[in-house]
Amino acid sequence: MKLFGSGHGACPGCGLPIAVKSVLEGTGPCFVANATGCLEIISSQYGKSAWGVPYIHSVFENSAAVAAGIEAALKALGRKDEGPVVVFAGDGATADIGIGCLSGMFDRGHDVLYVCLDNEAYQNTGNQQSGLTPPGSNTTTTPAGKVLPGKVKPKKDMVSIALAHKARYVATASVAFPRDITRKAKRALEFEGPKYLQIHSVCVTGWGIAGKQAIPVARLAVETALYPLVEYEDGQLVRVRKIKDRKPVEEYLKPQRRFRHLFKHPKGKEVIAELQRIADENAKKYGLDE
Ligand SMILES: Cc1ncc(C[n+]2csc(CCOP(=O)(O)OP(=O)(O)O)c2C)c(N)n1
Ligand SMILES: [Mg+2]
Repeated sequence: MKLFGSGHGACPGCGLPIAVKSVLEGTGPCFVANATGCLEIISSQYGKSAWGVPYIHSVFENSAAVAAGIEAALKALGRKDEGPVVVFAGDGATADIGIGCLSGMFDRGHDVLYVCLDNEAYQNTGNQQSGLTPPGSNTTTTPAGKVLPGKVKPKKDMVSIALAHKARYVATASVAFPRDITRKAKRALEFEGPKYLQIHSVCVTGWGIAGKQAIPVARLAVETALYPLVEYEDGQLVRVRKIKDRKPVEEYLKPQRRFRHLFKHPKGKEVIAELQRIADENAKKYGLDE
């Protein structure tokens, strides 16, 4: 039986099944806790579950607490060897409503791999902004209008937040590079204690792209340095994905409907310049340019 197989109802081009399959390829059989969100909706319909591993759907905010409970129970029962405990949770579940439970899980030192599926908004409920929505993005709660050019605030730095909790392994990945996701999931499990993996996961409806553009657009996020792929072990930066001929951020923004207004809005130029500044800063901070 596949660990995550057919039978799910994701949109063609959705990044979530790619992310989940790639993680499970690295972890092997495991215990999964999944926060409410798109992944749960597409994979756990009654009679059509796509999961070939023990799976618990938690509520929106408490997947880290549920996973902590599973891990504590396995320890108490002497069943730790039956497999690792893995959380899958959206960016809203992780960076906003579930951040308290996640902080507690990190703090108590549970042996859990927490995977944030970052599609950069509350996509299950129709593209509302989350703490991980990037600046300039048009969402239903940050609509681009006469005054504001989409979201104004920056993307929350969850990598730094995880590092500040002394999570043992902290990394980012992208659905454009599935083998890298698998390697990172496997590597994460070599560390006992809390681990955080954040995967940039394209959403065709929320971002306003066709299915066939999904992977090229996801790749551009990495190639512009807007989504740097980095890896920390016990607080030390150990690896980054280098970029050859870094592309300007416009190349990533242009194909997506959520950023379309930036090319017409009076404040659009300013936002694009700010996004380019963020990309340049990422490239400098992590030494991304080859
Ligand atoms: C306490 C609570 N508030 C709101 C909701 C409605 N709700 C369900 S899923 C969701 C958005 C999920 O966003 P995210 O975590 O980013 O996952 P995605 O669907 O984008 O993968 C919301 C707002 C809920 N289920 N529970
Ligand atoms: Mg989301």
